[in-house]
Amino acid sequence: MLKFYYSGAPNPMKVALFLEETGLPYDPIPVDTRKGDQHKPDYLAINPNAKVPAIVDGETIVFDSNAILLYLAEMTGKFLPEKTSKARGELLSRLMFVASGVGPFAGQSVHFRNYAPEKISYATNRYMYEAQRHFSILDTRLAKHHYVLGDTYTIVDMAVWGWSRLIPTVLGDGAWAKFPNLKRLVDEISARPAAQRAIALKDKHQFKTEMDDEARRAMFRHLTEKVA
Ligand SMILES: N[C@@H](CCC(=O)N[C@@H](CS)C(=O)NCC(=O)O)C(=O)O
Repeated sequence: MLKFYYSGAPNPMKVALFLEETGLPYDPIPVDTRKGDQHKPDYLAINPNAKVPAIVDGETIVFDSNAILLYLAEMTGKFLPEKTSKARGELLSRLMFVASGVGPFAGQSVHFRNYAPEKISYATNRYMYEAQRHFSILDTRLAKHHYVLGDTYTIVDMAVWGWSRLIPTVLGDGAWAKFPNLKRLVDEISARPAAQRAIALKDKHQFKTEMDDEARRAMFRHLTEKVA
C-alpha cells in the first residue's frame, strides 16, 4: 500500500486532500518535524530535503508536495484538466507558480511574523508583500474562473488550498477581505468531505504542538549553525 509521510502542515495537507478525494488506499506515517523525525536517516533516505510530505509507492519515491500531486494525478488520471497541450501548459505553469511562489513566500512570511527571534521589519514586509502579491494573482484569476484552471476542480486547486486556508496566519487577521474570490474557492474546498477527512488525519497520531527549544532546533537549524 502507498505510504504517505505526513504532518498536519500545509504541504502534506495538499496530498492528504488528493488521497481522500480519490479514495486511493494509503498508510499515513507521521513525521513529527517538531521532534526532529525529518532528520532521521530512514526518512532522509526517502526525502533528502528533510521535509514533509513524501510518498513511497512500491519502488517509487516521490517527495515535494506538488510533484506528488502531479505523480498521483497522472497515475490515477484524476483531477487533471483536459488532455490538450494548451491545458497542460496551464496546469504546469500554475502548479509551479504555487510550488515556487505561493508556498515559499507564505512560509517565510509565517516564519518572520511568528518565529524569528528578532523582529526584522524589512524581511517581514518583503515576505508579506510577496505572499500577498501571489495570493492576489490567484484572486484575480478566480474572479473570472470558478477553479484555477477553469471549470474543473484539479490538483492546482488542491495545491492552492494547502497554503491559502492559512491566509490569516500568513498575512494577519482581516487579510481575507483582500481575496474574496480565493476565499470562495478555499471555503468550497474546505467544505468537501475529503477536505474534512484530510484535516482530521493529523488527529490519528500524536504530533507535538509546542514550539519549544527542541522544535526550534529541529526546524530552524540555522539558529545553531551560522553560515553568514
Ligand atoms: N517544497 C516542499 C516544502 C516542504 C516543506 O517545507 N514542508 C514543511 C511543512 S509544510 C516541513 O517539513 N517543515 C519542517 C522543517 O522545515 O523542518 C513541498 O512542497 O513539499
